Amino acid sequence: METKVMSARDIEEMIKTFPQYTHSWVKGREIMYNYQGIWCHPKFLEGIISAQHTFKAQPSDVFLCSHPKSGTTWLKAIAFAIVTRQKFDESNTPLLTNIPHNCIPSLEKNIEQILENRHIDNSCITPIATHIPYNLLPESIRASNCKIVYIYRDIKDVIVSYYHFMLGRLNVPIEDAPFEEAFDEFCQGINVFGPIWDHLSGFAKASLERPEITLLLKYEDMIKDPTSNVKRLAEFIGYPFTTQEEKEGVIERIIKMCSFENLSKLEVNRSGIQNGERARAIVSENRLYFRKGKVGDWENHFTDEMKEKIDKLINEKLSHTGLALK
Ligand code: PAP
Repeated sequence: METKVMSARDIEEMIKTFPQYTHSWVKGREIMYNYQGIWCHPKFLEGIISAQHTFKAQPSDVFLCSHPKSGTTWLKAIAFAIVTRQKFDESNTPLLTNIPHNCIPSLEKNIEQILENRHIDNSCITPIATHIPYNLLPESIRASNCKIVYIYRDIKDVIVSYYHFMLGRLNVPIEDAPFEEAFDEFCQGINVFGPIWDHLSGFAKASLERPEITLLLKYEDMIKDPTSNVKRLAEFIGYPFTTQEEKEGVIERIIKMCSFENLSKLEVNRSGIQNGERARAIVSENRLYFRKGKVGDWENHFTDEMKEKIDKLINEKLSHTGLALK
């Protein structure tokens, strides 16, 4: 990969030369570009390319990775609560007044802020989140022994979540946006950070090759058994709970604090927007990150044919990963 540092202007100009697409079902309101096999908004692409050129992983870094709509917000909240638990509890945590996206920076959205913070305080070890697929992560991350946590989710629920999020963000009334079209495009791999098959395959492969530094978490498992998954996560990222903490119910308190029921009713998550959203010209109101938080909403959207089609695709594209996705 090219290593020369590019200016923001160079990157912007380069992106305009990439293949373009716009979802028909959002009435052409937003262009995505294809870069190294993924579809993305230009603003995020600027961040990805910039991160690829400038970001240097440090040994203590932890990366929270996900395909959009797979549980990112939840994972960020839990990871933040785990690593800051000596400092904060449910009475004073910044999660009470900030969407989790403001508590854990995103590599592609906040690259400038991340680099700036490192410049000021090199020991800063907050986890960093990203939607960048494994193969496109900055070389220094892939070459490091940094811990990577990857959350994934039933693809059918990802599609439904993505559909509603896009409609909300672009103000498209649901009756004007046929779900079938959204479904078909997603199956063709055309969605933000898609194709999802490549995303899942990349991290599944990394976890097979380097299990000691790659943890896969499944959204549905976390819903079913949050305690053991939160424990696993804490151990994996180097913040294990002590026996005393377990006895005192710290894990349960973190789970409750980060639950959909709790976070979704906070004022900041009902009416706020993320830091820096306006400047990026991609405004997603915080409430859009908290829709239902349930497993299986796809059943309210999919026909039998859609289910058959997606299951077939999952088989074709992902059976080699060993991930339980159906
Ligand atoms: P992002 O990748 O754009 O940040 P992400 O957080 O991965 O989005 O996905 C949002 C989904 O997580 C929503 O799912 P839904 O559309 O099916 O409802 C959202 O409701 C769900 N979600 C957000 N917070 C939580 C939480 N605390 N617990 C469980 N699910 C959550």
